[in-house]
Amino acid sequence: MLRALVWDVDGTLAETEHDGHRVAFNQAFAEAGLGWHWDEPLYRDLLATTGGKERLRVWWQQVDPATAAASDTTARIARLHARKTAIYVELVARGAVQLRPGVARLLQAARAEGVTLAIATTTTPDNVDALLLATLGAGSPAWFASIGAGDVVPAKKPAPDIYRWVLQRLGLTAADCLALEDSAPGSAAAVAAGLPTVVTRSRYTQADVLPASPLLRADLVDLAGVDLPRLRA
Ligand code: XBP
Ligand code: MG
Repeated sequence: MLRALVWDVDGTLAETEHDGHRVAFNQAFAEAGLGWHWDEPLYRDLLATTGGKERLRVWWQQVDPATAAASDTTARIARLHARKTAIYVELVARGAVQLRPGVARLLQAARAEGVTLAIATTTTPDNVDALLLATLGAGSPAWFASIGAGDVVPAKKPAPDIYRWVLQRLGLTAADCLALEDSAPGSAAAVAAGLPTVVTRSRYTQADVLPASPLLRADLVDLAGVDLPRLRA
């Protein structure tokens, strides 16, 4: 029986990448005088690397291998990323991103039916809080029995570690849960952890090659209002 919905954040709860993360990265680059700009096609390619700090390192190695190899690069990435996070949190608080269609209803239906909610994401914990507060209101972070985010596991998606981390905290098996994802690395992580997985492609994941037999949906609207325990049937 379905006991918990385990949500991805970026691209699943909300379309955060284009008007949120990408814009925040670019503003942080401009403030730092770096002369870098990530447009949509470039950012789509860069999303193959999950995690903002990891994405920054891959980019740095591509465009400036000499300074990327310097001993202070990790600290510089951390500073740049901290600024990017602050900009992102501000953007989200100002309403730059909204929940995807069907998400709010599905969350409410799960809560009404006693289905546990959890989050498994590569994004930074501050970003998750900012998104939940801006879109679902004060108190909404407490709707989630476990929030696995960012660096709590060293290996980010497509590794299954973040899903395993969440399952352990929930005290549930993978078969008790349904994962909601939008991307190839995200659904690979959920499937590798053994969770049945609904995938709804997002703006940047239209061409992602998805793992075999996930439950593919156009969006989450058709899941809202359904009999949740039957979802996995
Ligand atoms: C998507 C990501 C994240 C965001 C940026 O995560 O890969 O890295 O692009 O967030 P998910 P940070 O789909 O698992 O939610 O800069 O905070 O890492
Ligand atoms: Mg995602």
